[in-house]
Amino acid sequence: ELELPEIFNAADYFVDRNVREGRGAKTAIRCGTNQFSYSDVQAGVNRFGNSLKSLGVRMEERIALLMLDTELFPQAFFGSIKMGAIPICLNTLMRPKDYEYFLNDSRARVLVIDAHLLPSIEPIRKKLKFLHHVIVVNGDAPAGDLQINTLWAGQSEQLDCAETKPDDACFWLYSSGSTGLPKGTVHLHRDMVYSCETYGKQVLGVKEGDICFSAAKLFFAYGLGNGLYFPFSVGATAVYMPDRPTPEAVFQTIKENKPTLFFGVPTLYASMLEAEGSLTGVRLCVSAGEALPADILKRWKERFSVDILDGIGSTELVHIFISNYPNEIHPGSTGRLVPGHEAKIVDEQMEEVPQGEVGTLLVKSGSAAAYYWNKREKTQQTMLGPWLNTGDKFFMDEQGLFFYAGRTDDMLKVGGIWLSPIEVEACIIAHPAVLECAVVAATDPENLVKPKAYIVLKSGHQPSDDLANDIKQHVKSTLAPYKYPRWIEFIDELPKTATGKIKRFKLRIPGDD
Ligand code: 3SK
Repeated sequence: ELELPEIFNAADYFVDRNVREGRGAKTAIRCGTNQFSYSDVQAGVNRFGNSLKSLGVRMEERIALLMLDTELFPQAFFGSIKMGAIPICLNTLMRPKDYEYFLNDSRARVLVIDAHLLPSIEPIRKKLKFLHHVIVVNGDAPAGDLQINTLWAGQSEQLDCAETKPDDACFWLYSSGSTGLPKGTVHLHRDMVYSCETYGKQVLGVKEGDICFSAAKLFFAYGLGNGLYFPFSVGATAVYMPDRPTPEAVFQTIKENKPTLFFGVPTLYASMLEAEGSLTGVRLCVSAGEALPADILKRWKERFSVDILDGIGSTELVHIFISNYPNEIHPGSTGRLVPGHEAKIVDEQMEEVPQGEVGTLLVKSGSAAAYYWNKREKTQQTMLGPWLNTGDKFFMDEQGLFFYAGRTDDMLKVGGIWLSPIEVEACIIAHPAVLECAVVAATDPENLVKPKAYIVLKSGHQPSDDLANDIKQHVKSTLAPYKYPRWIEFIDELPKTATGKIKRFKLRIPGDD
């Protein structure tokens, strides 16, 4: 159990404490050629919080953040938290109709938006029922909106924390599944601290001297920990790159900033392996978002002599809860439970399955979200007392290692036997011509379910029947033959979420939006 004082505000813990403990002059953020110390960040947090107060914002009101990764993100995030409001980190890659939903569902009173993203809200402005103010950062504000530099020009750099408690709502993230509307996931002031004390300190071993660079963006639960609250929990430095994380841009940022910890997703690791670049200074890489195929891990280690720590987290649990450990890496396995977490693998009746069998993973954690906003039924289905239903299928071997078997709704039943798409994908990806792939269920002329693979080839390889047959043969000779893909379709790109997860449901129902 985490011992926190009765009155506790996460902004005090992650920002003010660094200044109080003598790290005011330490670089908190590097963004392009600019650097910001912990004292600079604290001043920005306070000015931002005071700006919200000047607009009449009160405790518990929601502040939507549609922001790129720049130094203003932590200032708006912790500035809102410090004055008792609740920031909601929105995915910057969505469409106007999605923002209409997020802003009306949350009833956010203020939207803080990067000027580059203004076109995404123009078509829906008149449909926003609860929004009172739009604050524009990193560029000019259209008439009627507020420009951050003007808004906070006269604001004080002093601000007392709102009298919040560890169990008060602190921030939200929207969690989306393959069905239904995204769910506003309500996290408490204690949750980020719990994740730092467990995964951050005991698995990553994050220290004051670390420089953290996350290619996964801050709006994503994974990026928020990597690039904000893990480094800030120990007074380390975060590197921000507002651009799209292409392999070239990522290698360039690594070259310029020499991070010690690098965080990516499997797709990025696969494409970085195809590009030129080096990892000077990086002591450890981390992967989440999708299971990391063993072959990518092997090639990465061979080329860079740096490990990738694969793990799995969720928006609901705020960060990673099962992970490989720096001195204990098991390629192809998600690893072991992170300290401070308990797990059980259950069948459809919620009974624990025998060791080695695939079932649904339930997790108990001190960082689990309290509930979904305005979604009683989804809350009841997911938050089962102290247990949280992750919706992920896993099995555990005799050593206590966990193996990912896909999302509950991605599993295929072939000839009456459950088959995990992950196992077949990991095998296909080891073929020298394959960059990425996704396996889904398809039906043969007898209406029987069989695996089908969608494959993206590495540059220099052309789709052909011979290549498809070669890949099928490769799977047949590696796995049990019933698992080989009966059909192969070569495509240019896999459908993915903004955070790099393959949308297998899009491939199962082509054309469905
Ligand atoms: O997708 C993941 O594995 C993940 C990791 C950390 C935090 C959040 C998420 C969704």
